[in-house]
Amino acid sequence: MEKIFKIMIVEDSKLYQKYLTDLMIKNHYEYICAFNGLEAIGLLRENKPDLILLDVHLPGCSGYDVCKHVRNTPDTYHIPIIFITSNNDQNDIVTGFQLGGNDYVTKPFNETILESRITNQLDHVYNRKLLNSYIQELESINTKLKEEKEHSEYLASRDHLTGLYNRRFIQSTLKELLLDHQLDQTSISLALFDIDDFKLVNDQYGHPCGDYTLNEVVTLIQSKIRDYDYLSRWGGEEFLLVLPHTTKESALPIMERILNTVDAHTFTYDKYSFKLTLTCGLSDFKPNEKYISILNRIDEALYEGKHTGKNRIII
Ligand code: GH3
Ligand code: MG
Ligand code: MG
Ligand code: MG
Ligand code: MG
Repeated sequence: MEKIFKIMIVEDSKLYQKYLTDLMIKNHYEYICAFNGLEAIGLLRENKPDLILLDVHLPGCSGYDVCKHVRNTPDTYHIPIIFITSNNDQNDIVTGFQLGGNDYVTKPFNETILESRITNQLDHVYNRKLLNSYIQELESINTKLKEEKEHSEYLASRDHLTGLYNRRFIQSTLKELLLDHQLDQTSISLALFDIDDFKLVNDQYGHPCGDYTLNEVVTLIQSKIRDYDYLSRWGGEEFLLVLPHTTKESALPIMERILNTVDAHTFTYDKYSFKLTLTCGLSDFKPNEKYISILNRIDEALYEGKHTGKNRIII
């Protein structure tokens, strides 16, 4: 970080203005000058100096008033102040510190001593800036790490082709839902869909068409389910739908709508146009049932559907 400092000089005496500005130039400090307290307060609205050299006796509002204003303003409260004044009364000096002054120099001042007192204050300023920049850097690293973590968690929960939840994610979600279900005793239904004769799509129209069709089927299913249902890719052309707070009796019409929608749809890809159907195994959780046993049940239902003509729902 560059050591460039801007110093505000608040001084009504032309002579001392000259001494102080010469000192600024000699030490390569940027500076701004105010000749009275009100002008200083006005300039502080647009300029945020690193240090204020503040005379006490000023026309209108005093250096003490300026100091109070600086300390009571959120944007400026941290700016160090060195009082430079001909007041060397003990009480005045104490007042200067009580009001929040950082240092107190009496006129006539020794230039070298003033320089080292200025340097002393600016060292603090520099260290604080450095610390702030480290904190900012840490915060931005932290935000980036958090975003990366969220992104990788997202990727780990998804299926690449369809963007649906993947099998691993839905399995762990299902276990969590099941615990809630056992607590509040509401129903959860599970439906396993398998596209009928999907192999033919790949064989007849090619694998890219198969990929396209899988996504198309997903869109059709998604159009018929609710926001709080979980659709996942269970395997190649199989999808597991989890319907929280739903009995199999109330899930059935939803499954019928899904099968009818797919049945009614004409898939088009390239020069090809074709029809597809789904078979579905549907069930809901029995009290205290392990999730593996309902999975077996819908798998068996699906198998039965495949062997009794496909394009149907077996409960
Ligand atoms: P069934 O009615 O008995 O379910 O017949 P099917 O042809 O759908 O079932 P089968 O298990 O014989 O074939 C499934 C096919 O799904 C074979 C496999 O290549 C295809 N498949 C699985 N995943 C993908 C994929 O990601 N993309 C494409 N294009 N095809 C896939
Ligand atoms: Mg004065
Ligand atoms: Mg299959
Ligand atoms: Mg199939
Ligand atoms: Mg087959």
